[in-house]
Amino acid sequence: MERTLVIIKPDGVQRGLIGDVLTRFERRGLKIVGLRLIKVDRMLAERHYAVHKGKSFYDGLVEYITSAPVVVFALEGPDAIQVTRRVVGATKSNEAAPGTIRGDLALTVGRNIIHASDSPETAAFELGLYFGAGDLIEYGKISDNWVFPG
Ligand code: IDP
Ligand code: MG
Repeated sequence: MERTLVIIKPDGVQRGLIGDVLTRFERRGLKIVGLRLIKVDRMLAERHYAVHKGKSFYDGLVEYITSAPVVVFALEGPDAIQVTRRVVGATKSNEAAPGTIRGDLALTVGRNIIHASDSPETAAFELGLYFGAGDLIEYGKISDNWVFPG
């Protein structure tokens, strides 16, 4: 089992896509174990995107992610990190495959709707940024045995 961190970015919230995005992960079988609507402040944005500091798009990225509320959630499931990235689609929305979130709902890299952790290390770091120790909930769902038996 893995856990990963997802953010519906300001454009996703403003465009009324929260439900559509959440539904895709729910239907895939991933379990939502944490969920919040928040406004990302500059300090949090800079910690989250520290790996991109110095890149040409960094200032615009911090501006974008802090511009309006976002929905952050944690997903749990087998291979959750890679599965989630594949549901999200390629970073450049214009190259993202149809059927992915970005491939269906976004057009440009600068407004690409959604963030998802890209490795186990990033997932642990980012879950810690957005959720406190007791915030993620361990629970069983009636569907668990039908989605990942054994
Ligand atoms: P990812 O979100 O698919 O993991 P990263 O390369 O980690 O993509 O970049 C983080 C975010 O920075 C992207 O989702 C996008 O919002 C923004 N970004 C990346 N490259 C560009 C660019 O060339 N122009 C504008 N924004 C960019
Ligand atoms: Mg990334």
